[in-house]
Amino acid sequence: MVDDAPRVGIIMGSRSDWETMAHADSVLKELGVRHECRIVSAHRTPARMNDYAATARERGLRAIIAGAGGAAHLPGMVAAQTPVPVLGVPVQSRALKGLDSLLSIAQMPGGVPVATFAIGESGARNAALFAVAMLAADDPALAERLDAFREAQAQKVIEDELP
Ligand code: RP5
Repeated sequence: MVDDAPRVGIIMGSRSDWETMAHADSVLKELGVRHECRIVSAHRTPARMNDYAATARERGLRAIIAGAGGAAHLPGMVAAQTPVPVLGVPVQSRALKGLDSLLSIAQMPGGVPVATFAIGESGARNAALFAVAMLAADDPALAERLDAFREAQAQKVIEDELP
């Protein structure tokens, strides 16, 4: 593993998920976390998914943020094949507005955990912030950046004025 290896993987079932998952990418960029973004489909590219999961730990990934919509099997099937923590983001589907995605990701059988976040943009942002919090536990510089991010967020609310 090389020193500049990504620490977080952001994967998604389709190009159409990018609009949502780009929010996770933005958060990791803002907080200076090395990461990679890939399209990995449980249904359309199962071999790529298996390979991604099987090699995640040896490549140095410390968390995998997996977004999918509809029959959202990607987070669970990746979690089944790696000990690296998987953070699932339900992407809003056209037919059922993401409730299908949410339930597909949340209802894992005992023994194969997937941390499940909110549907859509909030879920993508929070999954990234959660990954940052995990990494910050043994990275003091990152912990400082996360503290500053939280402080700036609070300050913005404090300074907000109603019309
Ligand atoms: C899932 O099917 C993807 O995660 C995406 O949310 C959904 C629809 O995919 P497309 O038909 O837009 O490629 O696998």
